[in-house]
Amino acid sequence: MNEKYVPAEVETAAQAHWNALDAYRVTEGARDSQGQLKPKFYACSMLPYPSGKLHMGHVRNYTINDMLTRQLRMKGFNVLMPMGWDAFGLPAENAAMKGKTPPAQWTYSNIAYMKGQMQAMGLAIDWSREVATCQPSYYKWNQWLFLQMLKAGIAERRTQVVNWDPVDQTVLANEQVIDGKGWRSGAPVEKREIPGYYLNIVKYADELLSAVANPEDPNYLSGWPERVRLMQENWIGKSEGVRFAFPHEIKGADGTLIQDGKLYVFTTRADTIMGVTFCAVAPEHPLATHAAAGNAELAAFIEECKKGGTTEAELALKEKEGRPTGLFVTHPLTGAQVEVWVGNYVLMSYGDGAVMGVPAHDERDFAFAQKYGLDIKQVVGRVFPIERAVRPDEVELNPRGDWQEWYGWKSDAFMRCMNSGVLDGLSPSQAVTKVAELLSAKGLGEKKTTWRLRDWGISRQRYWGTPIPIIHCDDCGAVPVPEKDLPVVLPEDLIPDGSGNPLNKCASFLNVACPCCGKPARRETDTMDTFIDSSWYFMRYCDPSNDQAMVADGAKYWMPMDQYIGGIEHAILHLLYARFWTKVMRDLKLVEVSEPFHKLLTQGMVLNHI
Ligand code: ANZ
Ligand code: ZN
Repeated sequence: MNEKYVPAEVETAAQAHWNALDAYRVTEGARDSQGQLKPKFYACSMLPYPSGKLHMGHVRNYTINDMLTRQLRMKGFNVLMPMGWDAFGLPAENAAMKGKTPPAQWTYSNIAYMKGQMQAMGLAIDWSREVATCQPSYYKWNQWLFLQMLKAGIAERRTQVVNWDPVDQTVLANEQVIDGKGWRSGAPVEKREIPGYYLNIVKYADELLSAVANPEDPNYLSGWPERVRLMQENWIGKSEGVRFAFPHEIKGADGTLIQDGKLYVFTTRADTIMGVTFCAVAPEHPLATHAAAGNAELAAFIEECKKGGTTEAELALKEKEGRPTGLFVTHPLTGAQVEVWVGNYVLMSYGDGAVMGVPAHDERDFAFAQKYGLDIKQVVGRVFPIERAVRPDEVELNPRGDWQEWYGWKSDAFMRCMNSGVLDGLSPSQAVTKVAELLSAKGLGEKKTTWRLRDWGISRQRYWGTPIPIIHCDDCGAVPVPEKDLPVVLPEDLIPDGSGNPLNKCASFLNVACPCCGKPARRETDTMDTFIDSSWYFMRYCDPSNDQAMVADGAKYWMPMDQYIGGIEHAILHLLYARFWTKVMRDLKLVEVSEPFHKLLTQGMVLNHI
């Protein structure tokens, strides 16, 4: 034996030996030397983006996977450790623009380089199952499942708001918008509405939530880190409340009542309905648009709100601002006239894009009312939990003082309605039920569950992704590509130049006969969000070369995955989308499992300390 460990000698020799034996290739249903079925174990790392070179984060991830695989093999398990490439996406387009080479070339050469690095590490990978998501044999099944979802009503076409760069004449991804300006042109970005495809993930919200929030659920993910379950729970964001309308007589330019004369709001605090002193609508709300038509100052304010970010996180940091519309709606229980404001803290994409303003009991409304001198009317008071008696020094809130936490309490033990007519003396939850009854008797509202989770918009106005299999015909509209014509192959030789999606200029891709009427038609040029690629690649590893089916017996044998390993940065979106996609595949009878990942290990991020 050598005194010194010389990796180049020892490891090269060992790896050559393993390769000769094809030591890491696994087959379904493998048996031990006694002829007994070995227990299966599927251990997988999140697939890398082929960015150029491996980094230490990759090395750490795959080392954990490798040790687990080797140890379980020694214990007699049939262990699958596969590897693949998350090969579509924006960085390849940016690199292509810089280097004036097609993204495909850059991507494939990075894959070759990184694969060489992984092989030099001697990882126990079954390379016969390698998958690159930019291969037509892979993304064909993205397209096929999309068509099944269209048929099942899980996918549908709707309009979506995108970031538009008026100088580069292109749609920008969120990360290409820096301080409200296009990353290349520096021009202020505009919001535009264009059609796109959505997957109805909200339909699965209850099931997605239950497996992370309810330990009684047979699919409960007890093998996941607590904090990842919690992050998913918060992201799904179930909120139970009341949705109801303030009736009004406001007519639009065409003479008809706007939204049928009903301003709908969603509230979790219907018990405070008697404390409403204003309503606030989002800047994009139809009443805001209507009021702005004759009011230049309001129009300017609305424009200002639309700039900047509109995500919940960005809105939370903004100073609460608003403007009156001069429009009034009717309180559904008291009949009082309530003024409608436009508020920059109201999200168009949540609930109904409008809120009832209860400044006495909502912190944002409190700040808003103080700023603009609106009434603050207290309608719940604090009581002693034991004597159930009102404590005089605390029942009165101070509308001119600072916000106190108890103003917002919804505790049945500590709070009772007051100044609220028929609701007086009720606890908050009793009052919510009573208010829902009163509103429902008038046909103006009912209890409702609202989700923070949004449907998944999958259309990207980008080149380097899975083509959405749709054909646009002047006569027949948006026609799905017939299954027999799949895959719709992405041309691999285009070079983006910054002036939008190069597919829009590629005649050989664009021009096609309509599958319905045969007339000349045009292919959809949007491609799919790359989160789709990573939503099921781990199932494709199980049946990597099946060209008759998306997945088959391999997935029946290996799934669910026993151990998934990856970065915490994927704790929300990737894992949620993969869970959703798996449930859709289950409902389409493609797989038997409801949850893809039995156990999850999220390693920390490896940072570069300077
Ligand atoms: C009146 C009220 C009074 C509210 C009160 C709270 C406290 P979660 O729990 O997140 O679902 N809301 C509803 N739609 C909104 C929108 N589009 N943009 C911004 N805020 C919106 O929060 C529900 C609460 O968020 C709702 O209950 C509503 O304010 C507000 F003392 O209604 B509440
Ligand atoms: Zn047609």
